[in-house]
Amino acid sequence: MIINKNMISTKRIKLLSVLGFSLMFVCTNILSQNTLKYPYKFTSKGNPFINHIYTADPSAHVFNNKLYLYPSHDPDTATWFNMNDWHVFSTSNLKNWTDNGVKFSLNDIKWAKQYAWAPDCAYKNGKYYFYYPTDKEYIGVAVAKTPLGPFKDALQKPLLSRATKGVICTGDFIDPAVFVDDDGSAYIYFGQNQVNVVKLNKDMVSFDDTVRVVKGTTGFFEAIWMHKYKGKYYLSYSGSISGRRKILYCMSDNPYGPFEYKGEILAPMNSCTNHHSIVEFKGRWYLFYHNSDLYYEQHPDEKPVCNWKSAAPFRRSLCVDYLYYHEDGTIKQVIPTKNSVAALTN
Ligand code: FUB
Repeated sequence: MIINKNMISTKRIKLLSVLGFSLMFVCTNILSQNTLKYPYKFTSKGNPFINHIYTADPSAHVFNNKLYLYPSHDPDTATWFNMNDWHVFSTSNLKNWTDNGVKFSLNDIKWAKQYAWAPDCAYKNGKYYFYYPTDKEYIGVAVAKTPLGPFKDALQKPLLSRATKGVICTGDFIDPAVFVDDDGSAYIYFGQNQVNVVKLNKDMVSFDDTVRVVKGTTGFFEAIWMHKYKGKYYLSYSGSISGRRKILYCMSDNPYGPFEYKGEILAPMNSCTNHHSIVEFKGRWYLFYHNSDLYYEQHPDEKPVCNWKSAAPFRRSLCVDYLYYHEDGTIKQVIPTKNSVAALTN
């Protein structure tokens, strides 16, 4: 084909318009949150399914037939885990979502300075309890009348800290996960390097039980999640036996353990960290997790692999895929998809 001058300039104009539109797309997607009105409704178009802000560490719960997500919120321009607030997301069908906006933040906590990291939420006695870590040193609890908050700090001081009697934590004091058993007993799990657990009192904001360290969590690092299936307790977490961090799990007949290591649920992610939750919703089981796919789509110049020197590990996005069990109750490894899960019709 003969290429003349006019064709080159037409090509240039086309290229410039494509670049211009791409830039506009990135800017409107990520910067739009400053102008967004909450509650903000959006539709999942596959994984990652939240594209207007960066989100990580998804704790999913079903309350009154609706699914609620309590994730961390990675700031738009983050270059470290400098998170400040927590949004609450909700859905009835896993396709149409609402970002209900900031429902608790460091500004609402008198005693905390920084690091609004991975939270969790639990329901008891007509109230919703939001458990959150700060400063890599404390775990607090806030309370609300609805699953959407807004949450109010319940104690005006931490519920737990590294100095709490019985705690063993040689890493960051983070990642609370609360599990309410069928008999109403509530347990809070937390920590990095060691899995600590303590049974909460009925008020959900105090405990008389002794903090203990759970045995049998092979390769544990962080991001504890507890769920129950057919009478067995499943403790899943981010950890590794060799190589990079994956989501691993172990099982027990008792929420305190000892647990027996069972295997891998999810391979390492390009976000470097892994953090997940497992939930049953309207008859099917789901795995929520995060990766840095959205960041890498916006930065095609970077190689989409775990790289601590990039901003990618600090600008994460949530994904959801189906989770299946084998006949014997062990969990099948989840292969991450781009399609995500289907919209529910019931
Ligand atoms: O989001 C901050 C930290 O990264 C969480 O506490 C960890 O679980 C990891 O996902």
